[in-house]
Amino acid sequence: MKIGMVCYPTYGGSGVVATELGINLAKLGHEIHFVAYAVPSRLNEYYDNVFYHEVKVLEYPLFEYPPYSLALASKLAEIARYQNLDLIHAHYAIPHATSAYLAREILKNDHPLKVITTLHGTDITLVGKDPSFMEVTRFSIEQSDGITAVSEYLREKTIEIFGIKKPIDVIYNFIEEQSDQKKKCDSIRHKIAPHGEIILSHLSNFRPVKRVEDVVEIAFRVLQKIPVKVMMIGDGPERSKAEARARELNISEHVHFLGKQDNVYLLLSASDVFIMPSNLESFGLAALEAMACGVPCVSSNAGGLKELVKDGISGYTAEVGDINRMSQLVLQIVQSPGFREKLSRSSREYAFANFHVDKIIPQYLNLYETVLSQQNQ
Ligand code: GMT
Repeated sequence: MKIGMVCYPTYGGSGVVATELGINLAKLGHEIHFVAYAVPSRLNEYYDNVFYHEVKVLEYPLFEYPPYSLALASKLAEIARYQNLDLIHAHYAIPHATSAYLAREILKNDHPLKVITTLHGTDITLVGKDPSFMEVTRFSIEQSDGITAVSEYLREKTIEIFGIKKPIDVIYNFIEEQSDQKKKCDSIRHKIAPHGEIILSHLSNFRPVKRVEDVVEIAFRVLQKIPVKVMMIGDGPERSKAEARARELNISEHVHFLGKQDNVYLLLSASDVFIMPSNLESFGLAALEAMACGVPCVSSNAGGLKELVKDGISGYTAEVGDINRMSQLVLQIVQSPGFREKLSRSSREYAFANFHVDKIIPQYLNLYETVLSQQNQ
């Protein structure tokens, strides 16, 4: 198949999922054309069958708001026509599903094209339902030939908010085996925790929905009982506040803000417990990545996290904002080395048993085939 993969190139889960999906499909022999306004962050090497097309928006004095959605639609139509695409897979509804719809309409008399939209979270729960986007979000989702959501929670929310009548398939996010990073990860562990302290980790885009300050509060409470170090991976609007809170609590020397990092698997592997206190998470890809590294997760029970973080198997959940409970849960895990090891093993097993790339990619392929066969009826 020839597939146009549209995504945000930034340090966020939807772009990561789109990129990993494209790379894995290319390995299976499909031709993948990534379309974005910058190179997707995880597309950092050459792959056979993978192409990248950058969207540029004309700057013009009239345009106070340069119309990216239109430039994207135009680019998609051009690529679909000249690269002979079978379908466009839009990740994140706004504006990708809308631009893909437009491209399909542009080509409708001379090039059959299908559109699949994967809903990731805030395109529904936060941005998409805002009155300024509501109608166009609903329309663009309804117009897609195939719709997927990354969790059961998100599927239900989409139906509840938009009243979508078309079937929405739940296809979970996925992870793959990483080559053995034990040696490199030991050296990181030694640098961060020279005295063999427990390491807690957090990875996100540091937006308000992630509640990064809660991670600092949890670290403070855990530090009252045992020595720990914390790796804060990523960057975003809430970072300064979280750093300031760490200074206020006088724990800065224990909380390392590493900023954006490329090899997150390596860093996560060096930690013992991952913390995700989010206000809302339709899935929580970073938690799954931690679990795949054998790192159990202490998270909030918001949204789709309950489909991923299973109490006593892959970590523990607590109510949003319950930092005392989350601190207790962290302590419960790390204070018993035997239990910590058991939970580390079961987290990894659970992650691979349910979210392994080999289990998930066939679900997307199946959907592509179903949608494309409808075209020929
Ligand atoms: O809105 C965001 O937080 C970013 C968005 C993205 O584009 O990365 O994240 C969403 O998609 C991820 C990948 O499917 C999910 O793992 C995240 O849970 C989801 N974020 C939210 O629902 C807040």
